[in-house]
Amino acid sequence: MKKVNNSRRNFLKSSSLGFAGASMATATTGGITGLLSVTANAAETNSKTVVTAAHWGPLGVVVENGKVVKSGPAIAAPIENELQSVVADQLYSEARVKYPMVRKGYLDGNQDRSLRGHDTWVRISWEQAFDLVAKEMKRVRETYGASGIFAGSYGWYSSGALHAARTLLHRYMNITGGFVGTKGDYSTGAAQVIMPHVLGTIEVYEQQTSWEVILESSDTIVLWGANPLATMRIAWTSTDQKGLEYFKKFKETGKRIICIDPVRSESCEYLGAEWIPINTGTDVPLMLGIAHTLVNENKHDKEFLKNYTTGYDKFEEYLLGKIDNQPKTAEWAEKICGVPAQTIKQLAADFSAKRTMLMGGWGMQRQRHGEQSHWMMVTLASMLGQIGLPGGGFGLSYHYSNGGVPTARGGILGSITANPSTQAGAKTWLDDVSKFSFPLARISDALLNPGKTIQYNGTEVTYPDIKLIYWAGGNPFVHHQDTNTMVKAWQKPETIIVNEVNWTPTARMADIVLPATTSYERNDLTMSGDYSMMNIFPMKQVVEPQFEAKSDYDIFAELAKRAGVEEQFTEGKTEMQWLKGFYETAFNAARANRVLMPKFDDFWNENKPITFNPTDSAKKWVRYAEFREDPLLNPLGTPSGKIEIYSNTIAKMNYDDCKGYPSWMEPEEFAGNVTAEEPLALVTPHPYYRLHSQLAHTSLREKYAVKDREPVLIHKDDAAARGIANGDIVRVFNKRGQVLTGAVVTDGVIKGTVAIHEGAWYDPLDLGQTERPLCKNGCVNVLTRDEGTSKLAQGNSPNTCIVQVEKYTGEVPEVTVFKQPKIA
Ligand SMILES: Nc1nc2c(c(=O)[nH]1)N[C@H]1C(S)=C(S)[C@@H](COP(=O)(O)OP(=O)(O)OC[C@H]3O[C@@H](n4cnc5c(=O)[nH]c(N)nc54)[C@H](O)[C@@H]3O)O[C@H]1N2
Ligand SMILES: Nc1nc2c(c(=O)[nH]1)N[C@H]1C(S)=C(S)[C@@H](COP(=O)(O)OP(=O)(O)OC[C@H]3O[C@@H](n4cnc5c(=O)[nH]c(N)nc54)[C@H](O)[C@@H]3O)O[C@H]1N2
Ligand SMILES: [Mo]
Repeated sequence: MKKVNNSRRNFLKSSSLGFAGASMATATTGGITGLLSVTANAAETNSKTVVTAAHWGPLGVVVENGKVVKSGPAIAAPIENELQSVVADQLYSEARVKYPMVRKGYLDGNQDRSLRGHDTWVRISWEQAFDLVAKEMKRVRETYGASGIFAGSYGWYSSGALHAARTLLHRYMNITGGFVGTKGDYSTGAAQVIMPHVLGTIEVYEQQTSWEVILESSDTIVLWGANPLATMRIAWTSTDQKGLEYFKKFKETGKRIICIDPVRSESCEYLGAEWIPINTGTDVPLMLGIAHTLVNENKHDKEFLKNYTTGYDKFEEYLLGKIDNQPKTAEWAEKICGVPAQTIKQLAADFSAKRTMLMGGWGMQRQRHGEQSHWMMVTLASMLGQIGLPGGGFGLSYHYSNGGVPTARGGILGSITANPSTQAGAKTWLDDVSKFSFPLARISDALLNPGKTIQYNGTEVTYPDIKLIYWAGGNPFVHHQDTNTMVKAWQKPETIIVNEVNWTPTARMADIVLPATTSYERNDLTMSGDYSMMNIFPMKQVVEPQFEAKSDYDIFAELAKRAGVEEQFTEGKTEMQWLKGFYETAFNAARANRVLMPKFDDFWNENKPITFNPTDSAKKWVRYAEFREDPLLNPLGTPSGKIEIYSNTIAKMNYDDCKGYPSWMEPEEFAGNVTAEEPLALVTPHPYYRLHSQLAHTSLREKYAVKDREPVLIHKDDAAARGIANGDIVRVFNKRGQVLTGAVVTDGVIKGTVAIHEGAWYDPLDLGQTERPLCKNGCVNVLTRDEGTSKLAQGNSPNTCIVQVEKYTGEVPEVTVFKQPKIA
């Protein structure tokens, strides 16, 4: 999957950031705060503090008499991160899968696959479980080949260079004969396909202009559909926690911060920013309105457009209404996006007069025609002419994984790979995988329509006929759109196997569930800060595996053994040998960079993070500065070498839902297109107190749940019109489904729109008995649309959705998804 063009590229980048001739530096260890003092009376309580890490940062975990009693930051966080406090909850949760389990109907040979999700479970031994899975894998492989086995297995699992669930699954699948994989991800499904056409890079996972430069040179930062205070509590590896420190510093300078968002987000509140409420999915009209004003007032940067972009003239014809008789004026935009024309004109004046960094988030591209928002943002930034100048232009990753925190000089850990090195030279199965793989958000469509052909980025993709699904480290029954369609799609394969820590909705929908360890029950290593590569965190095993849980590594090693390829999987290495090898890679790279790291054994015994420091040139780095300096010597990777405001490549694809230039196309469902039955728009941001569905089962739930349901943010006027009071249980529904949520009545969401965060566990009341069962817990994807962003990217589009809300007067069912399922 992702994230971030790290390892090689960042390494090369950082090694080119001018430390030739620099003297040998020493990486520092330490930085542990607070928690260590808890160990003062260690001897009496048999207590110790173990350093580990998770997506949510470096952790100190206090263990007393073999049990975790407390956890917190191993390096002080600039803003409290409660996600770090629930290690014990994760380990000892009521929701854990304790033993290998098989669905009763499956075990009995009952062919009724609609029993999935409400059948009873039978405990089996690991020996039986391995036999069952190995035998079934062999059967499906022999009967249908690689195209019958889906192991796309999208998901965020846990941090770690070795225990990466999805990579381990792919490794096992690759050495046993291949599998059906997926293209893209949910995060930036639209942007990562359009941006290469426009800028020559995927852009969304690239290092940003340094925060040091922003602090010095930007007059204004615009959080354009971005909520870093929430989304930077985590990172793909582990957060270095520095991004939020910089946001905090920027706030302290007193400079201007603007939030353009349907929701007055946590960031908006914390940073004391100006909130410009906007209808979901209407950023393109707003940007067009600003662009039109710039042209009208002759404030667009014609020199920049001429030297660094191509196709602006064609776009301008559209902007001025020469193509469709509709000039995209501020007044026109106001009617669609809900931002007053006067504000739009003022933004045009302010952006062009002051050094402005447009920090674009990704929620605005997780919707129909999602390709257009970032394309239009790059176009607007081009018209403002500040791209490549210190503190100006646009940035698509300031809200994610600490983008903009200067890249450190040090070494980068090795990690487990999906293709074993022992395979070098041998036939790899990658060709087969790419032949069968499809854009991942089309999963339900693919399961329901084997053999169907769809358009994708100028190519055709034909769905394979999937007979078996193996998922490890993801939660599709929470993350994928239109759950009720997915329930049907999920009944097509003959067998579904899931490795899981908890009885998630996805585990409940499987036939065979293998209990996986948390990252606190095994040893690992991770980098931090996906762009800064600032730290190496030891991830030390904190406690023994609970119940009968095994690591994904051990599970797949055993399955590989049964397939006769154990040696290829393990390369004969133990857990600690792998980690030592990954560390050596970093050690050697650091040495080449003239940075001295401790020897592995010393590092491991010391139980402390390693910190690398950025070079001065990394601190001063400005994205696109080289291109600006000399666009001929440093062209972009686009066909023209310039920013493509008009793309011939895309125009030639002839798609009706993605033209050759950025444009506004009305989505099927949005605030401007509501119906009497579904009069409200819905937006589905990422949650502050979870990572998607992760940690939903911990005590953090008490901080946000309303009457034990997922909250829905509803504007006070919309609530009043429906007789809804703060704290009421309400039913949110549309033609696709219905969920129970708890009302949060507020003026912090734009009128006419409700917000439900993604990630609540799907908890159907009467699955199997009705077409659209009520989700008792409020999983928002029960309501969302399952349709590609366009033929170009086929990304997911949950933020294109309309609903109705009513006060719930029926008997309130108990939420049961965090307890053990029915066990025979
Ligand atoms: N409506 C709507 N839907 C969305 C989004 C949205 O904005 N709106 N956002 C989308 C985005 S961007 C994303 S990335 C997806 C996220 O979707 P996912 O990545 O699927 O979400 P997670 O909750 O992180 O799921 C990870 C699962 O891995 C399990 N796990 C953790 N560690 C391990 C391990 O070591 N081994 C195994 N076997 N399992 C482990 C956890 O228990 C959890 O169930 O959701 C998407 N869905
Ligand atoms: N705490 C926490 N952090 C996370 C995650 C998490 O689940 N929890 N998930 C991680 C992952 S996998 C990803 S991909 C990133 C997600 O990062 P993003 O995709 O940027 O996050 P979102 O919350 O979907 O959207 C950011 C903001 O955009 C707003 N928004 C939504 N639609 C629109 C729109 O049409 N126009 C405008 N102007 N604003 C809009 C939302 O209200 C929200 O405030 O975050 C990562 N960080
Ligand atoms: Mo994501």
